[in-house]
Amino acid sequence: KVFTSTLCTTMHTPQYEFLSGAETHYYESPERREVILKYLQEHPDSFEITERVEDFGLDPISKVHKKDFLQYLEHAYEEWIEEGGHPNGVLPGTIPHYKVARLGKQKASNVLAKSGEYCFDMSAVITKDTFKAAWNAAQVTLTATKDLIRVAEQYEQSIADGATSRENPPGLYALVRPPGHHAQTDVCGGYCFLNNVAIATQWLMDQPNLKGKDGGPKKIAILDIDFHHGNGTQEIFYTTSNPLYTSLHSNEDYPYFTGSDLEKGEGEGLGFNINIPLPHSTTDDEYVETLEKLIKDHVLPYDADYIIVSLGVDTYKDDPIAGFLVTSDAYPRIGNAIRKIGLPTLFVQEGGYCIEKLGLNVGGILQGFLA
Ligand code: SP5
Ligand code: ZN
Repeated sequence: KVFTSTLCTTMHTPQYEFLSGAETHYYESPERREVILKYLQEHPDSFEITERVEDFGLDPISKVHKKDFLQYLEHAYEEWIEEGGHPNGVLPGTIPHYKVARLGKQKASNVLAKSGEYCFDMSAVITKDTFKAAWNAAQVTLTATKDLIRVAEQYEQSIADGATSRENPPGLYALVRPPGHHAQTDVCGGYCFLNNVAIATQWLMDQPNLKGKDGGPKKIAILDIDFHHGNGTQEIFYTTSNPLYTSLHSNEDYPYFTGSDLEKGEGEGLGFNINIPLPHSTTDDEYVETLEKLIKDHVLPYDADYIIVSLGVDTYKDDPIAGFLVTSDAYPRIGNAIRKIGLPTLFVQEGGYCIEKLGLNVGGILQGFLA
């Protein structure tokens, strides 16, 4: 079952970004959703699509993101325009650098300062309706998450009834934009503003009536298969043992300063953050084998109740901003490897920018999960 909303196409449409110093079109475009949706609609036997969105309000969002950051996102554009900023949207001109002396002694007062304080790069343009778009993406993801609870209970019941086996886990997909995995508690970046996966994960753990096997909250394993390291999700859950965060990503690309395998978590979270950086020479077999090993060594032993996948297909060989050698043949294999975990799974859309193959590649993962 696929959860999406027309607002993911109509809202948040920056005209350009900067890549390697050049002004280019905004790669994280509304067209991305359109081509994925088109593929899913062309395969009605595999996918049932719903635009039903429940509003869970601010509460689950503010469990993950800081109030001042949310206030900033909501009002940044109007202040930006008042200050004479370009109508394309807010982009930082000055980003606080850890080497700058006496950093943090001076409070960010206006939008020009805040644009650097609350953003770590130049690929998260805040337009007039960006906050509403990110809010909508979070609500679509939460709507799918609520359904995950329901289908997981059905799955357990049909196993108890002997009607199915643990090899047939239910899967749901949130087709959303803007994406989320680069967004930290109070910093946006990398096309991401609100961390959809983190918000969904925290909401699941906060459900009082939802108990895990040990009587505590349900356990969640996050599998981040976007080409880029999910620095946001890592930061948000770095000091906690639930969820388990695992990521396969490039060892030589954006966001550059996070994603090392030495980042293992801290305090209670030590051992519950697993980064597997891979070289740009990574092929289908290498990618799938590494994923299978990650699942065997880390995901299965964790004994989670749910899997949440940060689904990026910028691992594709012709992705315009990435660099692996992975072909379209790999995606059904990736989906199948995730299915074999045997747990109820929520897929949430992250990156993937090769418009021509985006539908096929995302659809390939989802169909591989179903098959
Ligand atoms: C959600 C997501 O996929 N965000 C990625 C944002 C990346 N933005 C900066 C990309 C810089 C790419 N540099 C070109 C390297 C070509 N190999
Ligand atoms: Zn990415």
